[in-house]
Amino acid sequence: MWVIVGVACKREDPLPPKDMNTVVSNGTASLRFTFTNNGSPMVMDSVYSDGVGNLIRIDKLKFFISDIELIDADHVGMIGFEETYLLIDASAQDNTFVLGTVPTGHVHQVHVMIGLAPSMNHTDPLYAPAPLNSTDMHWRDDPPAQFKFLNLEGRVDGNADGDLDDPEDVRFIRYCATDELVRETLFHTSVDIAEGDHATIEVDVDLGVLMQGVDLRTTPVAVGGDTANGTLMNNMILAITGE
Ligand SMILES: [Ca+2]
Ligand SMILES: [Ca+2]
Repeated sequence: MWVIVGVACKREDPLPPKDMNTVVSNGTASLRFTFTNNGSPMVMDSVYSDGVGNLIRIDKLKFFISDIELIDADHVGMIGFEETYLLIDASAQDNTFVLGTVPTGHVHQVHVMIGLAPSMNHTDPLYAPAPLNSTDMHWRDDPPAQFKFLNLEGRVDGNADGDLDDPEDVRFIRYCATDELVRETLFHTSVDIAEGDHATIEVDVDLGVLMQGVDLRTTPVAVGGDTANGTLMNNMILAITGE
């Protein structure tokens, strides 16, 4: 696997000569998130399965991404976006986010934090920069204030009869929050940033992976740093992949 990745990302053009007069060249880049379910396009309000086969219908799936860093094939950081906060929303028409100016080169890996570092997690959303000012993603107002790193809501087949129309079919609400639940991941990509060009780094979020081992019928409601929410955050590390 490492050999294949290495070959796929092998630089074909010679490196520009390095001398005292070399001017740093730049392009721009975006991150574009798309949602899938076991590899197929995910459609909100469609019926899917949780990790143990219960039918579910998701109507809210949102999470924060922060501490973005682009890394080259030599595992050297090209640029970091320490003050960029993204709210990825599966209900949105589009989840493309312009990062800004980036140095030219080959992006081989992307590091992201899923959630927020403690230094931002206790910011008052009223005074926080967008999208942290989204009160929908704020868990508690009493000190210490905290954000929902991942918000997953919908309906689960509570009586296991294959539909979602019974009184026993309940709403599930998962607010993954608290400093302990922040996660980091590093995913592969293969994107060239050329001088003056704009490059889009594609990111996939797979619901099937997010649901691995998750039983929304047994534990429909979990808020904060609950173990069941820890499972979701751990799964998110694997659910987020590049191309
Ligand atoms: Ca049912
Ligand atoms: Ca029924």
